[in-house]
Amino acid sequence: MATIELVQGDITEQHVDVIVNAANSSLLGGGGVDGAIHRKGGPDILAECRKLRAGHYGGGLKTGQAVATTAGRLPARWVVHTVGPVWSASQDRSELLADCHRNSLRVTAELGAASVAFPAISTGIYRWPVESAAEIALAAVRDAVGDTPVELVRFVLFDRRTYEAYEACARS
Ligand code: AR6
Repeated sequence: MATIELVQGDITEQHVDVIVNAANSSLLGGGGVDGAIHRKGGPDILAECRKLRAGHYGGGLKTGQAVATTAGRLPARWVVHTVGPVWSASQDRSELLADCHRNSLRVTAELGAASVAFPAISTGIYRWPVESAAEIALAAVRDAVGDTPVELVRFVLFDRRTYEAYEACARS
């Protein structure tokens, strides 16, 4: 059975096989965790993203999908880029947020990787309320991880408030 754990910290420092990036559809970088991953991982990650854009992902990566690149200088081996939905008060986009987690796990399994770290996708610049995101993310991972050989899923929550929201959700 896979272990699902929560830590407060910086995802760029995680010694796991895969770290998930809360990217945008351009795959060409941005702010938040995306900015941190490209900054610390160096230019190899962006070079691979550009190749993806020149090939199969010419139209960009759709919301909820996931794709892998090298992790450059980061301690992880791969970065799996996924695009979270922007929060909408008028439209239920929960399945898209769940898709990010399911598809990132699937890509992790396809890489033959055993461990993966997730940030709190969509809860920053995309404004998804953190309690709701925690519920969707944890449920999606719990449901999907058993169908993969992935052994460790670590949620790496950057700030105390986000960590506590995920922790409260995991306990309930
Ligand atoms: N490690 C772990 N979590 C982090 C780190 C880090 N180093 N840095 C920030 N976070 P966000 P989104 C947290 O905004 O809402 C980018 O411009 C952050 O505190 O990174 O999915 C992309 O290119 C928050 O809890 O991602 C997209 O355009 C969480 O990561 C857009 O932002 C997610 O916040 C995606 O927005």
